[in-house]
Amino acid sequence: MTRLLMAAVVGLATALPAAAQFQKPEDAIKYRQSAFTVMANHLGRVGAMAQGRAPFDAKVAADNTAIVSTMSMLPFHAFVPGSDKGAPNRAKAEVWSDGAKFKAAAEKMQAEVAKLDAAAKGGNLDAIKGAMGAVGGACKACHDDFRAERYSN
Ligand code: ASC
Repeated sequence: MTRLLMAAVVGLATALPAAAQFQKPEDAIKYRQSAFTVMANHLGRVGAMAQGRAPFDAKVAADNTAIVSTMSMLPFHAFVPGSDKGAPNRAKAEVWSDGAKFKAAAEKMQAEVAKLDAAAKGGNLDAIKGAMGAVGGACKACHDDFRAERYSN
């Protein structure tokens, strides 16, 4: 995806009222799960390099962290009220009952991802490893508090 197109996607995602984007709770659930899936896939490619399971290629790393950075902005608009049910999902009730904490956890992840993206643009594998650890920690912290073990609907 070109940077311009990504900017357009993010612009749309942030400009429109969240409710207007989803006709049914199921649509919001599908959207956020898809965004997390794509984000995790591209983060995994960088993680493989950080852990020595894939050869380090600075350009590939930076291309992937740019995608992760864009994707990190998208899921949170889709936790709309009423979308705790409608399709199997793992969002805990606390997503909505403790929205401020959930927002802070999302913003922490986004900030660590931005640092990872900056590190990848710098091309230094050790810096990428350090930033990757912080990103993983931010993912885990949010999962611990806001993601259920099992799917429900
Ligand atoms: C990933 C991924 C996650 C997080 C988490 C960190 O790469 O897909 O969900 O990191 O495993 O603890």
